Amino acid sequence: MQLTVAQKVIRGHLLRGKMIPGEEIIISIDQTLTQDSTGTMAYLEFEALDIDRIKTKKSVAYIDHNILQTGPESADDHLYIQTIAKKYGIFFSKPGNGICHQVHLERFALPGQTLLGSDSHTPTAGAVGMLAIGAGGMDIAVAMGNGEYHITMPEVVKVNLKGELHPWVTAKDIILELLKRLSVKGGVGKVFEYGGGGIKNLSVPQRATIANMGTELGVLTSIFPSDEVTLGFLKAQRRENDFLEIKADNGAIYNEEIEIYLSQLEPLVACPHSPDKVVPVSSLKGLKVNQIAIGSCTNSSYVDLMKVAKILKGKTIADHISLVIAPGSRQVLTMLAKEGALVSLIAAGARILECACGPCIGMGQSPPTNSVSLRTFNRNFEGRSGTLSAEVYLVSPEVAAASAITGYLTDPRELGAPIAVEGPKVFLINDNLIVPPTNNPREVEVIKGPNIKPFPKGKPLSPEVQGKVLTKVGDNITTDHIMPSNAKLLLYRSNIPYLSNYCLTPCDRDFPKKARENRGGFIIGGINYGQGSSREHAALVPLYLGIRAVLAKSFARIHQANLVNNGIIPLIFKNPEDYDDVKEMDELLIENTLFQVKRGIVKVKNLTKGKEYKMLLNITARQEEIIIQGGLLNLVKSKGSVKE
Ligand code: MIC
Ligand code: SF4
Repeated sequence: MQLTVAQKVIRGHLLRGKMIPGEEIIISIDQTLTQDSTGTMAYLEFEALDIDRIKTKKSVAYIDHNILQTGPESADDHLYIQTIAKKYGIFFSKPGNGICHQVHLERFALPGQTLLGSDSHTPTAGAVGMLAIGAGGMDIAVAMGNGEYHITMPEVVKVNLKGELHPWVTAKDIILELLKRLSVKGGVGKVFEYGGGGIKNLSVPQRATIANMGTELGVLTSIFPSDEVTLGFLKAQRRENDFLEIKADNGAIYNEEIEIYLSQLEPLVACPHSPDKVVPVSSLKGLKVNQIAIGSCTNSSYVDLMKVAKILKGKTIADHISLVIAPGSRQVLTMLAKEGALVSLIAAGARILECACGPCIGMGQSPPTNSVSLRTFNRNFEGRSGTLSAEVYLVSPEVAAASAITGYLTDPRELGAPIAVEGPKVFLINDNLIVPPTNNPREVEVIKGPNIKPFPKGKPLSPEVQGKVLTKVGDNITTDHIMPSNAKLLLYRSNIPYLSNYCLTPCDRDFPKKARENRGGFIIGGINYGQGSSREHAALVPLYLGIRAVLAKSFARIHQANLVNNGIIPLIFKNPEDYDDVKEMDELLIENTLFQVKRGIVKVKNLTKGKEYKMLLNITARQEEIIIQGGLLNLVKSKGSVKE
């Protein structure tokens, strides 16, 4: 049978189930990655599983999110992660080494293998033909424990890239074009597989930009074939032995096909406050910009930043512009320094930040009130920058650099002749910030700082669930709404009680108070509830506040899995009119929960209105079990081992 690239990797890792779209399958996981803002929780959960040593071929713990150490909390988390990594067999990438996705691509990603990461942009590694999936911390903990992951066999969409990009048009514009066409819910649960004649001109870092931001389409993952371009990249990383060719078979059948004529694209920009609000840069000519931020796991590669340096060389940024640049990794930063590009950037007026997520997750550099910030990142959700009133636009590094000079949103084609930057023949390789684990676990003491608090555990399904509707929110609510993250809150990622004071507050300031006063209840959501991050805090915090079910028009994939993993029932309105009918403070009741959960259709009584809503429970048989047991941890423990 002819297979696509994604299907080949799945087939090579299939442990149980049939490769029929919609069927639950279990695949083996070769590698895991965690970062610090989700990692502390993932490792607390791992500890709760009582496993001696990880079972994956390679697991890496990165420190890249919480690097602003304004008190001991984050440093304590780093120490906890470092000691646990050492003990259990996990490589530890120290702060300063770079953003997890960038470093993983450089040093660890392997064509044809599987990667599960506690960060939604884990699919970045799809740039080298790896099946790389983002998930919540509990799923990573279990995968480290048994090397397995459950997924619904995805449909595979072929994105056929034809022709060549014009000068100044970039990989960022390809993914922005897809977001414009399909929206942030356009790919939910699917795999986007890139192919066609146009990919041969896309380098691995360019492919990584596309695979990375594919997450904003809601996909399970994005993947490129592993070809000559991949081999060139791995050679330059001195990893040619890691190369494995993987191409789609001739005649492979895709569930859908999308064509993009690259020569028809122009520089694009995503407008506030969603990555799919995409328009041509030229249509917003003259928009005054206050801040420009270049970096993030989407656009902080060597070539990206060399281009920025070349554009800025000998120039000065506009008087009213603040320009910050965060290189994606220490490899990138060192090479910029060696090439002299750092001098051009500094001389032009750029503020060089640490190799980390930085402003992308609101870790500093929040823009001024009511300002316009231009960013090369992947998300521009409201408030994510740390400034609620800021308008954040997403662009390519070329647009960002051109705009830094003029101070206004600028189409880089106005700069004239294109600048050429070649990827290096050999990258500068220095892995001395990656600490290997020990072979003698007993010698390692796991150090847990005082801010690391126990996490809430789900309770087995009760026969009835009753409570009030605590809040009703609209469509496309992000995890940044449900559990905001910024410099003030990120240091509490291992302290759920503290974080609970902020749950859903961007939508409803009183939500935590109402939840406490009513001892829990229900949340009503619209379409694509929970899009964005993989942070399971967006489920753990509601669990802590007593939420037992969320009723929505639809859910984003990772968030739905996180709810289930914590024993919260994700119910989908069968009739969207019922969403209009239900109001805040209505009293809801679910009876016969066990029977109804098993049936997959759950009737929710609205006692206030004397009505009944038919809800769908769109989950797998295993997830049913998880709900019944009150969470994945309980299920795994009830079986006496992580082997299921
Ligand atoms: C993000 O980009 O939103 C984050 C911060 O990287 C998250 C992880 C987190 O919330 O810690 C993600 O994408 O999963
Ligand atoms: Fe970090 Fe931003 Fe990438 Fe998330 S999207 S991993 S915060 S750089």
